[in-house]
Amino acid sequence: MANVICLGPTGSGKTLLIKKLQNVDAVDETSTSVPTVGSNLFSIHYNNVVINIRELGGEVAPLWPKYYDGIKKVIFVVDASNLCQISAAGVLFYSVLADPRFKNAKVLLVLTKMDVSYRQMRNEALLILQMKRLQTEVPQTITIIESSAITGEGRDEILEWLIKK
Ligand SMILES: Nc1nc2c(ncn2[C@@H]2O[C@H](COP(=O)(O)OP(=O)(O)OP(=O)(O)O)[C@@H](O)[C@H]2O)c(=O)[nH]1
Ligand SMILES: [Mg+2]
Repeated sequence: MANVICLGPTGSGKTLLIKKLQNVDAVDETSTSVPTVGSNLFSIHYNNVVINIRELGGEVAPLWPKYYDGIKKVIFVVDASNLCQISAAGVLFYSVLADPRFKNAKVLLVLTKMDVSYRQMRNEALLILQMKRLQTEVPQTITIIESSAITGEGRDEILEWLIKK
């Protein structure tokens, strides 16, 4: 049973990121990925802890809530290199956070593909996501981590967040 769920728009980089979390050598600039049809279960071994994560493909966003029961941690992955798509991602994110089952959940917002993004785009992304405003309207405290499945940026931080009680 996975009590961590990984959500985000299609193509935002969930599958590749989780593969990088599983094995730092498994992903490099030659890696490719296909859209997740439905759901994928992953096990990550880190510091003698096994973390089970369920990824739900962006294509099946209308079905995501079927999987929310019993979830303690939510990872929401956004493509930081694609600002055009980001306000739609924000709408999705808001609807996820508004689900009463996530009232006490730990929430991690991952800005990924930082290898093809500019540093400064982080702030623009957070602005478009209206993070300041969002944070005042939802009960959860949101942790934000920048990452890249290609370079491994953010990997350690995400793993630490995952094993934190
Ligand atoms: N440059 C770069 N490309 C990435 C990164 N992460 C993912 N990609 C590319 O983005 C595309 C989509 O990645 P996926 O990991 O399959 O995206 P996903 O969020 O799992 O998508 P769905 O399963 O359809 O919801 C692929 O072509 C990846 O190679 C990254 O950190 N950097
Ligand atoms: Mg996927």
